[in-house]
Amino acid sequence: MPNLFARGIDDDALEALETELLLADVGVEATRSLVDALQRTPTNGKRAVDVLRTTILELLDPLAVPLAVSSDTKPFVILAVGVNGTGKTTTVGKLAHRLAAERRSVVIAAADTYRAAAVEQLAEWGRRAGATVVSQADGADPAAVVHDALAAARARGADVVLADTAGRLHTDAGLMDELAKIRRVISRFDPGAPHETLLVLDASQGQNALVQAERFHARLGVTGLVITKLDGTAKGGIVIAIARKLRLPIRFVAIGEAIEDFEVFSASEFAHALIGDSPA
Ligand SMILES: Nc1nc2c(ncn2[C@@H]2O[C@H](COP(=O)(O)OP(=O)(O)OP(=O)(O)O)[C@@H](O)[C@H]2O)c(=O)[nH]1
Ligand SMILES: [Mg+2]
Repeated sequence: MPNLFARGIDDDALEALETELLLADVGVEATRSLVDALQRTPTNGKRAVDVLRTTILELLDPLAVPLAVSSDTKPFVILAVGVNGTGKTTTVGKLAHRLAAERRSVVIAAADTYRAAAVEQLAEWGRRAGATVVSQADGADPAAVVHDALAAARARGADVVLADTAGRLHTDAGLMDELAKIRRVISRFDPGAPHETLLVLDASQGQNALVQAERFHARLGVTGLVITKLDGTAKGGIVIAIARKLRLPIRFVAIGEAIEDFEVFSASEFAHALIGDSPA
C-alpha cells in the first residue's frame, strides 16, 4: 500500500488507495472517510502513509482496551456469542488457557447443546487449560447448562465462568431469543453479570461481520470483540468499519487454530499489518 504514494498524494494515488482499502474489506463508508482524511490533510512533506496510519490509530487506539477480569467479582462471567463457525469454542478454550496461566480457576459452561462434538471440543480445551467443563446431555436447555456452571463455580469459589454458546445467525429470531434467555439467567444469578459479552467475529466474512456486530450488539449489549482468522487472506479491514460504527472495545485477535495463536488486540500492530510501513 505505501508504494501508492511514491509520487505523493495525487488523484491517481487516492484512487488506488480507495481500491486497496475496499479490497481489504474496509467497506465503502469507512474507506471514504479515510480517503477524505487524506485529501484534507496538508501533507507538506509528511508521508501520506503516515497520515493514513495516524488516522487509523486515532480510531482504533481508544478501542484497544484489554479485557480486565476483576478479582473482586467471583465468578467473573464471560459469555461468548456469534454466528456459526467464527471461532467461539476455540476462543473460549484459548481464553481459558490464558486465564489459567494467570492462576485463575476457570469453569467452562458447554452451552452449545446442539452439536455433540462441541462438548468434546471443549473437554479437550478444558483438559489442556486445567479448567472444569460443565455440560449436559445433547439437546439440553443451554440456559440450564449455564446455570449449572454458575452454581458449580460459586460452590467451589472459582474465579471465572466462560460460557460457550452455539453458533447462530443474527437473523434467527428464535435462537437470538435463546441467547437473551441465557443472558437473563446469568443476570438473575448476579445482577452485574455477564461481566463481559464477547462477540466472536471471523475477519474473513467481510461486510457481513459488520451486520452481525450491529445485530448482536442491539440484542445483547456486546461489551467486547474478538476478531478471528486474521491469519488467512483477510486483511481485517472490516475492523475499521466496525470500529467507526459501534466503537466497541476490541479485546483479542486470533491468528490461527493453536492455543498460542491468540493475542491482545494492538492498534499499531493492526495498522502495520493492514498498511505496512515501508517508506512511501
Ligand atoms: N485459521 C484459523 N482458524 C481458526 C481460528 N479460530 C478458529 N479457527 C478454526 O475455525 C473452525 C471453527 O472454530 P470453532 O471454535 O469450532 O468455531 P465456533 O464459532 O465455535 O463454531 P460453531 O460452534 O459451530 O458455531 C475450527 O476449525 C477452528 O480451528 C483462527 O484464528 N484462524
Ligand atoms: Mg462452537
